[in-house]
Amino acid sequence: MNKIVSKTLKSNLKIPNRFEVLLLNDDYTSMEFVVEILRKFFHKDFSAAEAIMLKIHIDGEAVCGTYSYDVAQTKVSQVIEYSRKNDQPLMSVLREVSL
Ligand code: TYC
Repeated sequence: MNKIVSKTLKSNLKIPNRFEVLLLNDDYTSMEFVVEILRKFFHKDFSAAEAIMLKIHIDGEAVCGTYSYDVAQTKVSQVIEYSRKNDQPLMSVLREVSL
């Protein structure tokens, strides 16, 4: 009985796992480059991008968007690859949203 109940709950109540993509502060990446990243990969308008960039600069990190695992991981890879191609040390990580 317990097995049936837990099996039914598992298959019917799929908890959606969502992942936040964060950008981290560093001393070398230019502010302009971070704004460009936020516009290019996170589809922020200029003032939203500028506000997020400044939050990262002050707090050390900020959430740039929340996605499924696959999309979040792709964003992290795109940010890191584009940054290295442009000689910037900018780092991006993902974090599971705690329910
Ligand atoms: N701290 C950087 C500077 O002063 C700017 C910066 C902001 C870097 C956000 C990374 O994710 C970052 N040039």
